[in-house]
Amino acid sequence: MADLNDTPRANRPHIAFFGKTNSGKSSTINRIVGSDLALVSDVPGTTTDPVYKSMELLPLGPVVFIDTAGLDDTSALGQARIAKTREVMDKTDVAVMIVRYGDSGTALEEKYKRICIA
Ligand SMILES: Nc1nc2c(ncn2[C@@H]2O[C@H](COP(=O)(O)OP(=O)(O)OP(=O)(O)O)[C@@H](O)[C@H]2O)c(=O)[nH]1
Ligand SMILES: [Mg+2]
Repeated sequence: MADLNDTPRANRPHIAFFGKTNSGKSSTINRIVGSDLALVSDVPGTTTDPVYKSMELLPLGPVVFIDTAGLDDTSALGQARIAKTREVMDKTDVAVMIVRYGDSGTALEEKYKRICIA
């Protein structure tokens, strides 16, 4: 019988974290996986490319967690980063939208919620 670690990434449920820059996506995923997987800072746009982490999530089994770049990235490469995040959305089974505490403007999250559910 194959070891759980042998499960190819594509066969694992994809659990991805989305949201604005600086909302706490990387901090959240680090807490869940229990390591400093993703770089955390107070500079908006710290995460530039998707970060993948395969692990076992009991009782579900083998999964892959994905950290993504912020959906409101307005830097020079912002549109390219958002396009990468959209590619992740297309292969995501469980989308977790992270909203910073006290952020009352949720139009962007509402927009992507509809895209994720569609
Ligand atoms: N007070 C507080 N600060 C937090 C929390 N989560 C994250 N932070 C801080 O918020 C800042 C941004 O956190 P990140 O996890 O890098 O946010 P991100 O969404 O990955 O940001 P980008 O990669 O830029 O899109 C950092 O300074 C964190 O220390 C939280 O729950 N409470
Ligand atoms: Mg980040």
